[in-house]
Amino acid sequence: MEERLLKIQKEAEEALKKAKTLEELEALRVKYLGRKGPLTLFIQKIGDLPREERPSLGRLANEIKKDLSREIEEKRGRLKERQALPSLDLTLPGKKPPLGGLHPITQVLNEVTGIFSRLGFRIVQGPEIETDYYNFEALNMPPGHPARGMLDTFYLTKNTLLRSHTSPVQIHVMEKEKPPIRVISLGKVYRYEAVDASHLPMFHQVEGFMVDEGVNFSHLKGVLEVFLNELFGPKTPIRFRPSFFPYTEPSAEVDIGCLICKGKGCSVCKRTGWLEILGSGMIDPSVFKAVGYDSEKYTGFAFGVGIERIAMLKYNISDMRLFFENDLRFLRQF
Ligand code: 2U9
Repeated sequence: MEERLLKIQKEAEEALKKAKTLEELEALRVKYLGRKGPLTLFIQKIGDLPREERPSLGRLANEIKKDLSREIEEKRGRLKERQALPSLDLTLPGKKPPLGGLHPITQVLNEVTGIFSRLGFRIVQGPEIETDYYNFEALNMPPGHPARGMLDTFYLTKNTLLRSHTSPVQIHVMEKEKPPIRVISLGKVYRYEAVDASHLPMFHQVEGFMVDEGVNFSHLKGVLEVFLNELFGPKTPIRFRPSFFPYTEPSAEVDIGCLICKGKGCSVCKRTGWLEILGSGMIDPSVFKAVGYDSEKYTGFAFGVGIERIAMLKYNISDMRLFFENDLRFLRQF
């Protein structure tokens, strides 16, 4: 008899688990706990059982009835709660959040510094506010030097200024460390310019330098050739033109074959077939003197490149101002 009762309980609980709606649940309640349900009938007929079994079986039947009715009420509560929720269609397509991206200047900066990292250069940054000494004097441009006028500097006080190139970073590095050194400096630089399609009062520079015993111009050529071939593709035509910078001697500007007309001559390369891409040279001994290096023992090369100019050539953009207008229609293209 006891087994029969437990079997009814098990069957009812299995059915209860499967019930998905309030209607199914009510049908279950009627089936198992209603007037004609197996438990009610069992209790009604308990008098037919042997006297000694009646109390325990009666208690069991009542307990099962009580438990089942509690479980049914709990499930009713949960089903009602679920019905009250707003309907949710899980098959609807999701909403795509707009994805941000790196600014084109950041992308070019990353690419350029990535190439030099692979060549063994360490990336160093420095302050954007500098003193006259680090921006000019230590770089072989004493007061009254004509090259100071060329740079058109933003002075903050008589002695402090917004750096006009990232070269002061290299001076700080050399003051702290002894050769061998291979360092890339990068960041924003500031010049007092009339704004037009190719001039802004702020732009980004990457400069590199290497100092050791026996460093010569062929090392400079090798490093820059690898850099330009990585950046603009293998077999990019490259030429070195003699030039002048106060902090390098000898100095050279570096051109690549025009990317637009492939050297035939067009308006971008002003019919020359060449595009000026960077400046470079062997570090002037007077710079070594300023940082206390023995220029008889050590030699070094240095170079500088404007990131906006590279980005303009790489992406064929004719106006530098576009980079800083934050027009999403422009920026989303990169
Ligand atoms: C030290 C010594 C020498 C860095 C150099 C250039 C030539 C150069 C320009 C490229 C485009 C600046 O952004 S730009 O306008 N740079 O032509 N830069 S050599 O020479 C150094 C730097 C640091 C201590």
